[in-house]
Amino acid sequence: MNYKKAKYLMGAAELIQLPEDYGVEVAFAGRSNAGKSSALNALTEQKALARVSKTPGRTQLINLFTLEEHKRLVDLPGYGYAKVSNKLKDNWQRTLEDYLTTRQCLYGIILLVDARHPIKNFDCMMIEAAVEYGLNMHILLTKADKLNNKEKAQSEKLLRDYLDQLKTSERLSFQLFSSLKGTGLNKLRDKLDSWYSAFDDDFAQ
Ligand SMILES: Nc1nc2c(ncn2[C@@H]2O[C@H](COP(=O)(O)OP(=O)(O)OP(=O)(O)O)[C@@H](O)[C@H]2O)c(=O)[nH]1
Ligand SMILES: [Mg+2]
Repeated sequence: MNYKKAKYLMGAAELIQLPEDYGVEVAFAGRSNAGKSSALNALTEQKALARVSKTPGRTQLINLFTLEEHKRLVDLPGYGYAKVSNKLKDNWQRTLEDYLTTRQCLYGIILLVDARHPIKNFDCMMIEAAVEYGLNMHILLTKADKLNNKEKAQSEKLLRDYLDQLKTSERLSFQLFSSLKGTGLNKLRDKLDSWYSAFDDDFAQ
């Protein structure tokens, strides 16, 4: 897949505004400020495809990008940002949850977690939700450029131990990642390629 071809499609405040539930969507999820929009820009080699926040909590819509016909990338609003009102938080959380649980064409989630503290509450909830709903999930330990080798290994171990005790490793994978340095971009592309081509295989049958 040529990720450079990604084009902004639309921003949806509510699920009803989303395009027809057909094809394959891969959603980038994670705490506010984890680096979702930066990762999308790095992946697509476009500086300003997705907006990168100076202040956390910037991405408030479900932003969709078209790669090819029926193949989309999705930038989800970040969760867990403390400074937004509870009402807004509840709203986002519900929209996010509804999207994750009802969207048929959602094939997989790229979950971004800060490599410096990889298994916070919300992230564990997301991982467990993916397991429960049988979704594919690939976790990016982001901002790896801020860690030395020992810290990177510690971060991977923490996450690996957590995933191991879930005992459902089949659809779960993870890697270190840095949008800033481009670390792990090829691995991410390979994972996405495998997900999008699963749709081609289905379609051919
Ligand atoms: N050092 C470093 N900083 C990063 C990296 N990725 C993102 N950042 C910084 O982290 C901040 C948040 O990045 P965003 O990409 O906007 O994060 P987001 O997850 O989209 O945030 P919300 O839209 O608020 O949920 C920005 O200041 C980025 O420059 C990375 O790989 N390394
Ligand atoms: Mg964002």
